[in-house]
Amino acid sequence: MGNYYQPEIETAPREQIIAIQNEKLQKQIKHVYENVEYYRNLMDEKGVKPEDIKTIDDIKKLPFLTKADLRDAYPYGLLGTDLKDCVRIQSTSGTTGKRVVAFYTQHDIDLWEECCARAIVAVGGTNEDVCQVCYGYGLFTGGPGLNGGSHKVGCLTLPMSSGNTDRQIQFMMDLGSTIICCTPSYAAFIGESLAEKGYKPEDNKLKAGIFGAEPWTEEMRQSIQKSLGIKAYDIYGLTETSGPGVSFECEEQTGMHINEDHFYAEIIDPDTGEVLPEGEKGELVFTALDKEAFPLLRYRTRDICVLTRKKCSCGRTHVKMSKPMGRSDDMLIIRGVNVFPSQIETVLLNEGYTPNYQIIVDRKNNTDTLDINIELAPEQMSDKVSDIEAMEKALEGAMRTMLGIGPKCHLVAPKSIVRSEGKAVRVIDNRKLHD
Ligand code: DLL
Repeated sequence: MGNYYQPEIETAPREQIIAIQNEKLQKQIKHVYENVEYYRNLMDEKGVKPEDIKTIDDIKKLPFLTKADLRDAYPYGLLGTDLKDCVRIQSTSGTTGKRVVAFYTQHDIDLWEECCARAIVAVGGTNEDVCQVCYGYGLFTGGPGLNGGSHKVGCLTLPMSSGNTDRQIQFMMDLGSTIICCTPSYAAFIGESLAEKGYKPEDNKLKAGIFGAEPWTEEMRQSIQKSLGIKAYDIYGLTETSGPGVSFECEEQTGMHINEDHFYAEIIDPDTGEVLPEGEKGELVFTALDKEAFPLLRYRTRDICVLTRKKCSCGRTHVKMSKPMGRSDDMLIIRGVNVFPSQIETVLLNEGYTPNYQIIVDRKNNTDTLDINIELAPEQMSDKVSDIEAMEKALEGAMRTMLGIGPKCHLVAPKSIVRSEGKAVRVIDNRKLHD
């Protein structure tokens, strides 16, 4: 018998899952059509009515939703319920114009936490575990999501949030944490810090880690497993679909089971929007089947991956997604924060700089680094190093306000950034994030 939180759903036969999806989809379409004017307009434009959607296969008839729609409809335009019925908002890790604000009713919170509870039980979590949650708490969904899941499982929950690594290690050792939840890069950093303090992997009581919110490789998994002496599991999600827990890895560690009773997944060709057959690589699209307050239908995640229904040894029957293999837009995830190059360009132009810049992302000692080279206009040149340094500092401050993370800015001489003959190469990502 495997580790399940809700075996009757997680191991349900295919026909039963499809029956659940059919029923929920019909209800959800009605709910959205009646309550979300923005999406009703999209459906009307496409000439689709709720009664045209009878089974999950009919989902293809529905229009897609994109991040641009979320921006258009910001903040309340996609609300499916009265505000008085909402109890929480969460938001994406990026900031400013690109921020996504998601709303939750109590039902939505319960559903989300249930998904996270499934993820914790899948890695062997029980009410005897001490679960250290070091994802960020606050607007970011990582901390609140795993915190809620951990409560549902009955673990002793340590709501640490991220950062303050000395304190993380002290609590981990003193309270005997057995499960750790954080970004994979922070897990790697904690592993290094433990070694620096003279701890060996067997000195801690950790058995499993639940890591996500950013891309990470199999090599990184092996290295974290070694440094912390644990099994490292992947977890996926996005603010738009509640947060972490849309899918999670089981003991097989070969991809993440999607909670198909709550989220219907499709893979599409990002250029044509055509639905691709199982096993083909493309953009992941989610329909939330029973979310009330923020009920996105056919939402394009921009994450590129593959789905498989191959039988899993854990007994779960829910479809598995591969690790995301890239994005169909230009979003970067740097230290767990979503960053768009356009945000950087906006700051440069606002601050009176040229749009000739290059963004260099790297990973040093398991931590992402962000460097931005910016060309000065001839009249901005100065012989005084202190002038240039002051300008760089001011720019770094403006970037930090916009992005939520601090880059290193380097002002360089006019015409020193290589011009491209085709599309400008704005981003150089030296991290080897995808297998
Ligand atoms: O990162 C939610 C989350 C929190 C997931 C904690 C897992 C753990 P956002 O800030 O909205 O939400 O960013 C969502 O992050 O579209 C992916 O591109 C990326 N992402 C999330 N999980 C993974 C993962 C949270 N396991 C965006 N592997 C998504 C690779 C991931 N990328």
